[in-house]
Amino acid sequence: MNITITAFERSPDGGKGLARDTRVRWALEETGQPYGVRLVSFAAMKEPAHRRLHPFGQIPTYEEGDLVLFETGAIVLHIAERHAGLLPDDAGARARAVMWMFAALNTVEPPILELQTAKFTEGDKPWTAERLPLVKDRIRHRLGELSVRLGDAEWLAGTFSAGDLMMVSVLLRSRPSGILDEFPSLAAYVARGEARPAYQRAFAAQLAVNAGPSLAG
Ligand code: GTB
Repeated sequence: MNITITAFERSPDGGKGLARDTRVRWALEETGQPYGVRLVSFAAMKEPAHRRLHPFGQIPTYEEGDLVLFETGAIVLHIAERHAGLLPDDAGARARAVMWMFAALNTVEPPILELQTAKFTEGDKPWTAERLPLVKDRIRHRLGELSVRLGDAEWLAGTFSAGDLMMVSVLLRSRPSGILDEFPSLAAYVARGEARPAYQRAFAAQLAVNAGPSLAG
């Protein structure tokens, strides 16, 4: 069955791989699934045709025959359940890998996203200068806890899994602020993820679309 995902026609990050189609591309590459990409503009994302796929008018989406999915957690889990390579066979180990996917999306990503909002959406507000340090400290708190749990391990739960794919993808968004590098073990963990051939293919594919000066500043 042919797989088609959607991605930004032009990502504001100029190809740093931070838009969420990269994590879906990575999952497809890890599991060896060929896929096509339909690029959409910001305006097209809000049109009825795209909203039929994604009620919130966002990317990425995932189409496979009659199946249409949105939300990267659901998409990556679907790919991981259908194809070998991202979830262990043992039921307990599988549950732990899924747990780390949820931890990445529900516990680690929110404070990182809050910083994006504070900087880019609310950056001109008079209270931003006071708020930013608090938001950054909330990220530090969470990354500190994660680095304690990771310890000296290579991956979060045994062998590389969809949990690591999601956690590395989320942590990458804390790198531009400099906060990721305050946690050398997490920075090394992210580097191990980035070194995987499947990640490199996913990154190169999005870069081919988005290369150029950043629009995000
Ligand atoms: N929870 C959803 C998921 O995981 O799929 C979130 C999807 C989402 O936020 N999509 C963003 C989007 O479509 C793109 S990835 N935004 C357009 C809109 O809402 O109108 C977020 C993103 C955007 C830009 C950068 N960047 O430039 O660095 C990084 C990440």
